[in-house]
Amino acid sequence: MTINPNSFYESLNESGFNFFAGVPDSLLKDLCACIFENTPPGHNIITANEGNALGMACGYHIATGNYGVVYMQNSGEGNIINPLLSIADPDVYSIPMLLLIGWRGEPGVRDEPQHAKQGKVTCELLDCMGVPYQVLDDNWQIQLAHSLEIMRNRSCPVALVIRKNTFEKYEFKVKDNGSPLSREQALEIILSNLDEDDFIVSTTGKTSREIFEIREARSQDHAHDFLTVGGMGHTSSIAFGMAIGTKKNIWCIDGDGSFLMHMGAFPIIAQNAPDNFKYILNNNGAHESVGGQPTVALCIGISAILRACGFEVVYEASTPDEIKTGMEVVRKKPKAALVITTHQGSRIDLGRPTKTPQENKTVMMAQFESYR
Ligand SMILES: Cc1ncc(C[n+]2csc(CCOP(=O)(O)OP(=O)(O)O)c2C)c(N)n1
Repeated sequence: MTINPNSFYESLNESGFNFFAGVPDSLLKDLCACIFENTPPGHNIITANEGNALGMACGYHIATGNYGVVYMQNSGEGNIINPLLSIADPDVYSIPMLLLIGWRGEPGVRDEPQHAKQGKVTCELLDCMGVPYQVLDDNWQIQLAHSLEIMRNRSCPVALVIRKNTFEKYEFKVKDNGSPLSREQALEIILSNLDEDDFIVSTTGKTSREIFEIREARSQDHAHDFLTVGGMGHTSSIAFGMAIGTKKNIWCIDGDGSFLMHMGAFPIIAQNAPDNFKYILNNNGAHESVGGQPTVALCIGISAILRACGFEVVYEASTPDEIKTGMEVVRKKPKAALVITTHQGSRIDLGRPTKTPQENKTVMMAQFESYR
């Protein structure tokens, strides 16, 4: 049986849950869409990272006595560990809240390699942190009531772990931001303007999948591309580390959701960036890869932020010619960045990398070695 997102959402509301915060997840995309469309302004916050969402649920509970709901992919468990254990835990402030955790990489269910380890330890991590949890199933109403009871009795965070295909489809209309290019078209242009010995570090989600497929379609190898399949938000740090270790150009191709997730990295990166660190941000104003929920990235001055962090030149582009010119500028100048605006959407038949992360690493390391 699958659960109707509306019914689940209504039950949450009836149970007194009226504040939501989190980072969307492909496995929870229908529920996230339902929450997004039905929750009054200010009561569903799409946060930069899952730890922030947990912090908000703490504050909301203290101010109101009500319980917040924090939604996340299980990769987000990594981001909540510190605020969960050092704030919300019953040994510290003892703050109740409901965690909805999408279970990617569940053992026995086919999934992508970045979810393998996290999928194996999702429940163990909760056990280890002392978070009571249930895996959501047909008895979801009883499970919800039980979660509430534990929260009331023990005043602690409680989790519902959610398997793939648990929720029925919820139609979500993505807002058009009016940009002429799709992310994949922008990536085609970027890849066409790289030198043969340039390297790429690309962000989590469809960006890396599209880059992989463009290389395949062009019969190019993948030895210059690091696909940051997991570790969302750390693409820029990986690229920075690589740039420190080589004289070759390292082009970081980031997404706005990823940029926001660990934006604190940017002042440090910009202040220390070697000349071969080249930053490109693809801003579609959304978590496009996991359902298209908006980020705040089209409402804030990203270029101004990058400049304030220490990027001396920030070039903005939204057309093929502007991307080409922007890349020439970034190639020539140190501490330069290119911010591209694209619209949402991707091919329905978009595949996934057919090489494993370790194969990716091995060919890349051999490539670096050949240049030394
Ligand atoms: C810590 C963590 N939280 C959530 C996810 C799920 N996730 C994968 S891709 C993605 C969206 C990335 O958005 P953005 O960087 O803007 O790229 P876009 O998909 O829009 O191209 C999310 C939320 C994740 N992989 N890791």
